[in-house]
Amino acid sequence: MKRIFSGVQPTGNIHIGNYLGALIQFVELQDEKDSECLYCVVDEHAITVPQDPKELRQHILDVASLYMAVGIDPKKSIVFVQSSVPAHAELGWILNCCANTGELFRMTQFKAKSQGKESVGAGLLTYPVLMAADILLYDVDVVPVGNDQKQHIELTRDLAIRVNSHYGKDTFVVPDGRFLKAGARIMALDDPTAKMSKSAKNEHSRISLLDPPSKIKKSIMRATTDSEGSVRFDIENKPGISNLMNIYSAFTGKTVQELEDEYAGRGYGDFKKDLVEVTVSALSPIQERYNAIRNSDGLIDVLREGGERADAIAKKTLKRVQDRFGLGL
Ligand code: ATP
Ligand code: LTN
Repeated sequence: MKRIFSGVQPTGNIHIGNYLGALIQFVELQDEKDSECLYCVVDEHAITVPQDPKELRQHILDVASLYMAVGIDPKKSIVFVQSSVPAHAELGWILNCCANTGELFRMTQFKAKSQGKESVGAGLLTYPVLMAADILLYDVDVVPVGNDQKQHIELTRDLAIRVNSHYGKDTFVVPDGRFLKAGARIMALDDPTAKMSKSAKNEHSRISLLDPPSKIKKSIMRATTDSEGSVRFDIENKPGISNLMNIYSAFTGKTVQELEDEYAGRGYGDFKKDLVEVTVSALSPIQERYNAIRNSDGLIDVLREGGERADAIAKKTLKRVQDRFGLGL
């Protein structure tokens, strides 16, 4: 049996980068034979930066509904909210005592998010340790994520190996990251050198999963490209069109070579128009399911039940770790 774990922060605006880099994999792995998947709404991660409490509650339910709308089935996978399992924070503390501040200050996400700020919360620094706890708590084999999480997965592995060498080699399972080819790093539409992000100011920099067709069309048609005009994949010299090709490829399964052949001699206008259609038809069934699930009575019960199932697994791991460390009675 292979155990899978991943998480998404309930910070609003889930976009096609999150979908094509991570959520698509969640569904793929759920349907693999001999896999047991846990998909978590990581609300404790969200408060590393200030959140409006009312909005956060809503965003938790939004992400959980999107999980199910993209195809995660709570009968097959455990879907739950991080804060409903106290062991995440408890193991997080233990691992904080095993991590070095130096390795945390080196995390590129920390550097990016703290840049230019006079002071940031300590949680922003220690956040990758909580992520390690999320994963190690469930003896996870595989973590499906986007490329931006590579460094955090490496830290998780380092912490697991470090603890195992001090406290016994079977304290933690050492997990592997799983990254896709086309969707692993979707870039911003208005600046193909930056990652598509939930928090970017320009709403046309991203396509959110719940965007209406008119907004999708606007964002794609005005996406930054180069002046050469030929549909050719070249990340270095043509990052804009290459990013759009990646998106097209991730939605349809067509390779970039196939796309180059199909659009040879045609301009960006044609390509973009088709990409609008591809995107709208991929997102509209998700949006329909989302609306039904988000307004359904059973949503909270599904999450509570998921939380209980996750808690039962997590408690056992936490006890094992506490015993190894000599904590408690
Ligand atoms: P963002 O940077 O978009 O504000 P995030 O990466 O900080 O969001 P999450 O919502 O937790 O936070 O990300 C969920 C998943 O989506 C992670 O596996 C992450 O690697 C993936 N992901 C985020 N942005 C992209 C992207 N632009 N391309 C591919 N995968 C992405
Ligand atoms: N750090 C991730 C979200 C996240 C996660 C996890 C992903 C928190 N815990 C455990 C995979 C496994 C992010 O910001 N994208």
